[in-house]
Parts: sequence; structure tokens; C-alpha cells
Amino acid sequence: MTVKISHTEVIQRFFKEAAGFSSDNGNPRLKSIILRILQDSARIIEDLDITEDEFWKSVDYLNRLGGRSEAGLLVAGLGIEHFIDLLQDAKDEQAGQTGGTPRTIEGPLYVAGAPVCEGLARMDDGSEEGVAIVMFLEGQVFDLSGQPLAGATVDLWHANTKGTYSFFDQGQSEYNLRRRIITDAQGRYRARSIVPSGYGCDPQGPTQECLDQLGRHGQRPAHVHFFISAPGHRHLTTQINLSGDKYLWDDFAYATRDGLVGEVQFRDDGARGVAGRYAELRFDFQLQQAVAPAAEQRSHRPRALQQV
Ligand code: MBD
Ligand code: FE
Repeated sequence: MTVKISHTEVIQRFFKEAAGFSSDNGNPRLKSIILRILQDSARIIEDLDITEDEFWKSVDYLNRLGGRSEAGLLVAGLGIEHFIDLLQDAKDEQAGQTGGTPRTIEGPLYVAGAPVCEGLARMDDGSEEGVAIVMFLEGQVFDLSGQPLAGATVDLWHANTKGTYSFFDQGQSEYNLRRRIITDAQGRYRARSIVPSGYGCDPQGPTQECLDQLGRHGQRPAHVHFFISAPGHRHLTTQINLSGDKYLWDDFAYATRDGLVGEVQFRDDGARGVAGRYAELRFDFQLQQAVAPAAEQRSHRPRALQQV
């Protein structure tokens, strides 16, 4: 029987030392997490016979990943962000906190502080007029009993026709395709925007480099992101993924879920005062009640332009 070096007393004691367990200072929670990372890394290195070249290549990869600010993209692409949703779903099920619109991943491209509008927002800056299809996106926010929630905040963001997001794409105007809409007395939000295109990872970036090695693409279907919040109700992070997209059920970030497919209707009847073809998308949301005040807030994930 071969003894695993990583499991021996000596090595375990060494990693406890490296994780700060000999010190009274520092953060006990982080010490436990780092210890586990060291133990599990050692097991991977030993069990999979990781070569020195593989090890240093992965260290260099992490440097390049961070250098391009793609860590948030990689965790989405490897399905870890989706796993966190599945884990929370299971915890909710056990706690009996069920019902309402399903959650799905936030992704790495939110920007805090979008303009606030009452009931109705124009989201696009008009720069893609003639290229983009105008989209009327509207719906209501309800509680689980079907009561409309007035004064809810619908914070939404989506890509342009090139699949890129303002702020991250410096070619777009500030807060293009990002708004916070406060629902009216009937719990309604209404937006005039454009039909987004799906997102694709930078083919030259480190995330796509990893996906290439896994034999995977880095494409998302066209989608619209939402943070929905209302006093006394549980914060919801979700997305509408658009029907008819080639990648609807082949999303590299695994965000599409049953109940989150938006049926886009294309019309050409002039009824909205738009000449030619335009799109309509209706989507309602149901929020759970908040079990504690903290449940009304989104996660404290560090985000662009967020005041801390
Ligand atoms: C996106 O637009 C997105 O929503 C996710 C999850 C990952 C990359 C780009
Ligand atoms: Fe997105």
C-alpha cells in the first residue's frame, strides 16, 4: 500500500503552520479556508501527479486571469457560480423557503449606480438606431400571494447588438442599457430598449483559453439581467434568457433555467409608434418574503462603481 505524502501527520502539521494556526493573530475563518485549500491542493497535486511544469503553468494562468480581470468570467464558465445557486436552492428547499421566480447567476458585468426611473425607462442611448431592433420590455412584480408590489426596484442590465456591456466596453456611453426602474402602483415596470445579442468570451482571453482546452465554447444566449428588490421581500438575482437563441440551452455559464425563458414577440404593426419591426417581451416576477432584513439585500460581492 502506498502512503499518500499529503495525508501524513508531518505534512498536515506543516499546512496548519502555513495557514496561521500557530498564530493568535489573523482571521480564524480565513485560516480554516486556507488550510482546506492547501490540503486539497496537495491532494490534487499528488493524486493527479501534477508535474512541475503543469503547476507553474497554472500559477502563470492565474496571474494572466487576474491581469485581464477575468476571474469572475471563469467561475461562471466553469459552472461554479451556477453551483452556488443550486446549493442555495437546496438550502431553501430544506428551510421551506420556496416559490417565486427562480434565481440565476449575476455574472461579472453588473455596474452599480444606474439611473433611477419611475415606472418607465428608455434604456438605450440611440447609438444603435437602424442596427438594433427596438424592444419593449415590461411586466409586473408580485409577492407570492399575487399582490402587485408598488415601489419595487427593478435594476436591469443587458448587452448591445454586439453582445458587449457598457462600462466594460468603453465604446458605449455611461450606463447605456442599465437602469433602475421603480414599479408603479400596479407593480409595473416598463422599458424601451433594444434586443440584446448573446455574449461571447474574448477569444484571446484566458477564460476562452481554458474553455478551448476543455473543448467548450464561451457563448451565452441573448439575455437580460435583473436585481429585484422591495421592502420586506427577499432580494432576487435573476435573468431572462431569450427564446429562439441558438445558445438558449447551451449557455457556457449555465444560467438558463426553467421559468426564466422570455418569449420575444416580433411585430410590425406600428402599434408602438415604431416604424417597421420591433420586439415585445413581457415578463413578471414573484418575490418571496424576506425572513430577515439581510435577505432584502443583494450579496456583498465587490462590483464596479459600488460604494462600500
Ligand atoms: C455575461 O453577460 C454573463 O451574463 C455571464 C454570466 C458571463 C459572462 C457574460
Ligand atoms: Fe450577461
